[in-house]
Amino acid sequence: MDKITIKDLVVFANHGVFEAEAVLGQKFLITAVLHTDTRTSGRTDELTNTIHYGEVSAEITKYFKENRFQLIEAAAEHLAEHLLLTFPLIEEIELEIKKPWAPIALPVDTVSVSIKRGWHIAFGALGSNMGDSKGYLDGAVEALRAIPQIQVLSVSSYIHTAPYGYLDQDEFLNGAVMLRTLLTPTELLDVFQKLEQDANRVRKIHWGPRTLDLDVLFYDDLIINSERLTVPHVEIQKRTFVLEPLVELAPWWRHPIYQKTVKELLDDLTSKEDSHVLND
Ligand code: A4P
Ligand code: MG
Repeated sequence: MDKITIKDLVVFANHGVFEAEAVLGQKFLITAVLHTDTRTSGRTDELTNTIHYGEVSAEITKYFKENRFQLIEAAAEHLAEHLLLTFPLIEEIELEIKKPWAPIALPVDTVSVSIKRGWHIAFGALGSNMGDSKGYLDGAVEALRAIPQIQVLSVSSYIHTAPYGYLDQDEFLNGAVMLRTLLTPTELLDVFQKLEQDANRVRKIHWGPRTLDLDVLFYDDLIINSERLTVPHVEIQKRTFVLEPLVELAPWWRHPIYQKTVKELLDDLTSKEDSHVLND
């Protein structure tokens, strides 16, 4: 992607662990690399089509002076998020904060922290088969919309589906959401699990009845296998109640392991199910 670079912006501010740093203040040098698509502004020569680097520099200066952090790690983390939320055209930011006057009583040029943060695309599955299922799904979508680090890009239709796995339970209402998020995959799972708890979900039977189930389906094209999280969700390719809403949202989205689009996975699954019915 194209980038706009602000190099070594000098800001005098009061961050630091030591008392003297907070009282006296010191010089910081901030470099911000803003990843954005400059094609339209390049073609039209219009400032309104791009990120105004003067405004970004002013915002960095203001934020850095108005807030106070002990660690430059925290200053970088918060500043990166603030800029991503304030300037929607920034897709990704690389931020470096240097301290030329770090009080370590040794001759050093600078100490610095560099981070890279940005927006990611994720898909979530929604399911409910207890109580006011539509209310639970709508409530989850509204709660997601209320989180600044999450933008709900689109919501699928809700479909009534027969239970899968554990069969002795009511039919489900299922759907999917497409999100743009600044959260990491585990932070997104934390949000999903908190919403499940808020919906009074009690885990009794694995694959059993629930007021609200929220699963992470995809996160960019990442493949994650950790204790808490498997992404893409392991069952996507086996479930029409997941693939149908996904196909409605983004039929072109490619599964990073199977290397097939969700539309192709759904076609494969329905033809398998059809031949199964014919052979029975
Ligand atoms: N976990 C790992 N990867 C993920 C991920 N990608 N997204 C871990 C969410 N969670 C993930 O889930 C168990 C653990 O999976 C979590 O602690 C998390 O760390 P859970 O929600 O505690 O237990 P569960 O819901 O009983 O199991 P699971 O595997 O989430 O169930 P599913 O796969 O969601 O299946 N039939 C129809 N028609 N429609 C349905 O929506 N849903 C289920 C539940 C069964 N049958 C259904 C439906
Ligand atoms: Mg679940």
